[in-house]
Amino acid sequence: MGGCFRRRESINNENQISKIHTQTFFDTNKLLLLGTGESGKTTIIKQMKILHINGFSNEEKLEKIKNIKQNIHESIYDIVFNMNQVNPPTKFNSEEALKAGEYILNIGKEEPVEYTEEYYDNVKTAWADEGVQETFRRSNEFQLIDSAQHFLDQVDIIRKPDYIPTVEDILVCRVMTVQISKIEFSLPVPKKYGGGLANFFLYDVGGQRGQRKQWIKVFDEAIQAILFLIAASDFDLTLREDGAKNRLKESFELFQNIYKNQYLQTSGLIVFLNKQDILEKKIKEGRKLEPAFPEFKNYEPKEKDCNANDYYEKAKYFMRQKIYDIAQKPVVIERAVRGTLVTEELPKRKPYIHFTVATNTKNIKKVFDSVQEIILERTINLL
Ligand SMILES: Nc1nc2c(ncn2[C@@H]2O[C@H](COP(=O)(O)OP(=O)(O)OP(=O)(O)O)[C@@H](O)[C@H]2O)c(=O)[nH]1
Ligand SMILES: [Mg+2]
Repeated sequence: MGGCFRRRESINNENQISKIHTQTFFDTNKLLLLGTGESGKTTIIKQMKILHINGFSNEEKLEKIKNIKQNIHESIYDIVFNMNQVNPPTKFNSEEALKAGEYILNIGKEEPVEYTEEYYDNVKTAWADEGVQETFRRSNEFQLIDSAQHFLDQVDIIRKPDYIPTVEDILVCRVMTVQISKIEFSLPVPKKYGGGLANFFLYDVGGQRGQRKQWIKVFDEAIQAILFLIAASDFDLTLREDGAKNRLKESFELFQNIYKNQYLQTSGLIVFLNKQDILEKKIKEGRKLEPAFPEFKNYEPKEKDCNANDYYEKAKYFMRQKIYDIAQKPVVIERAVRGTLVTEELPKRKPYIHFTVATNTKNIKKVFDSVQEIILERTINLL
């Protein structure tokens, strides 16, 4: 796959090697995670912590219990609340489950003051009900966090006083980002690039519409690369912020804005078409792209390795093509040159695109190894 970074054949000059060595050691590569809400940005931060920092201490794991319990309440509340909202509505299958549902609704959207045994019993009863399960299967019709099933299936483990979250629990736990944060890590530079260490700053921002106003604070020309996350499974969901807007369409539009952004013209573009596991599962369950993307019907993948009879594969390549198409559109900017405004067409940049599962550490390790290579090559080429 081609890319937006210039390639270099080899490094054969001694001086250059030592320059690279010093420079990569001292320089910090700034990387920016961007994407819509719930696309998986913070999950990538967690993976970097696992892979390149020190993982999660026992204390940090224990600190997550609060968020995990909040995930349980948010999930069960949203499912039960929406039984009357979906069209056609769903019904509880037993009197007992109906009572458990009422108990949960009475607590309200905010978490209970105390997570009692009675609370957990009611959550279990409601979650086991076939009507609740049916509503869960239709959760693309309303807003539900991705961690719902993972935690609702484990109420009996989480309710125990000695519960310690697993790494998987931490990766799956959903907390919306509202502030810009940054992690720092160093990676060894392969010998072929001069050895030493490369420092990385990885910035995480909130992706919901209301949060994007803050992004400008981290946009500058020193951004080495943008890791843009798109949740591929979003094709049949609407935004939390705007129930009339398709989430995947919002993602493509946001990518287009970033692609055109004047402050980011020198940044490399790496796109993660994320949540491939959920995309695959949804397609196996018979969900279709056509209602939101009618053009998918006539889409024919150009790639020889794509089996066009496989709906999931076709969907993956279709989404990738959408991104390439955006990057094919010319970006024209206006610049003042000696007092006169001139228009200028900027060089095209081809994004690097990966199909990812951000919650899978092995997958992200593999993807990030190649991302790192791209970034290092770029650093060297810019010297
Ligand atoms: N199954 C699955 N879940 C994922 C994947 N990537 C992220 N998630 C889950 O999706 C939810 C949202 O992920 P976050 O990392 O919080 O999303 P974000 O982009 O940081 O969202 P904001 O902070 O609102 O901008 C979390 O519950 C994650 O565990 C994936 O590839 N597969
Ligand atoms: Mg986040």
